[in-house]
Amino acid sequence: MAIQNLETHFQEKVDQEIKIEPKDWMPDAYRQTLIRQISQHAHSEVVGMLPEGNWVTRAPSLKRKLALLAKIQDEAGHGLYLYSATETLGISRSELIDQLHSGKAKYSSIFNYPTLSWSDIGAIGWLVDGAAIMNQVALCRTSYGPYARAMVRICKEESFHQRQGYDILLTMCRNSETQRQMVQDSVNRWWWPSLMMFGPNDSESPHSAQSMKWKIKRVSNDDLRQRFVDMTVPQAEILGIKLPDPELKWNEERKHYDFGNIDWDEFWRVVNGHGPCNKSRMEARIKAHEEGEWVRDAAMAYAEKQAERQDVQSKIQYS
Ligand code: BYC
Repeated sequence: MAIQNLETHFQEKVDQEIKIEPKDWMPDAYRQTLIRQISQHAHSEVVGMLPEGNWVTRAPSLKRKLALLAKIQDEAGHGLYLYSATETLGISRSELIDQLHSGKAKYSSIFNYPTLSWSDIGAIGWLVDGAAIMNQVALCRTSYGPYARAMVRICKEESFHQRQGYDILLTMCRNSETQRQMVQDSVNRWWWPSLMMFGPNDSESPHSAQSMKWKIKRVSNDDLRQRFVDMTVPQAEILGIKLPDPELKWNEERKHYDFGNIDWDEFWRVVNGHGPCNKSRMEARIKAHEEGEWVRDAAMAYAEKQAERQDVQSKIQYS
């Protein structure tokens, strides 16, 4: 089939909501966009474990420690499903990890901010996981089959993460005024970076138009951000916390909350490697990868031995 016909047929399938599967023909730019987006997502899950890992030993009770450990393990699992989904597009795990470590691949800007107090763990669960779910529920309907299926399970786990974060904050806000102030301080620091997670405004987003046409993205950056603000304001009211935006107010005509301008200079500074923790996050990731080499080697040696054993057994069986 001529390339133009292949492209037309591909777009027709996308328009009819037929999932694209790994062995189907796809335009190279579609493949590259998916590799970029899914691997960035995988890297975000893996780097996202670092700010939380910092608080495992200092969680205030056994129950909180267990919940935090489970959340961090879930995130490692999300990274694995997403790396596997990316591998179906013809790129190896080690290439993807090299791209992260060399700074070629991005990961979510949010994980370059420090976790200064226990209430930051609550704020991450409530706001960061809340923003992640808002974006990811839409991705359950993305056009690439392996990505869409991975997202279904990820979203179920993310909603538990958001609940545990909100529960930490609600408990603190009800405990004492000092703890409520800690929560307020965390929310002051995490609110704007959470809004940045959705990416640049639609008019400034170079990939959005094509990704929406291919149904990789189902809802635009700005629409998701607005949905997140609308969902979060009433939750903040229940906590008794003020969101740090003097321009935040209900707009009866639009039936949405209006909110202030995002500091896009800060966003690009952080994305381009100059946030408060970019350097330490990458150092920690590379160190963990290097120190894990013996585990990968041992797993590989074990898998090879198992395969040899199975080979010998099947030869005996059929001889
Ligand atoms: N941080 O044209 P655009 C999580 C980059 S965390 C860094 O709009 P696109 C978790 C973008 O890559 C969430 N970079 O791009 C939660 C592009 O640069 P390149 C991770 C960003 O791809 C708790 C450029 O800006 N979620 O899961 O159409 C604990 C122009 O942007 C960011 C995902 O990754 C950012 N915030 O839309 C643990 C969801 N925003 O590549 C883990 C999947 C934009 O041209 N990803 N950029 O150099 C997406 O939905 C989309 O990729 C985005 C961006 C909405 C993020």
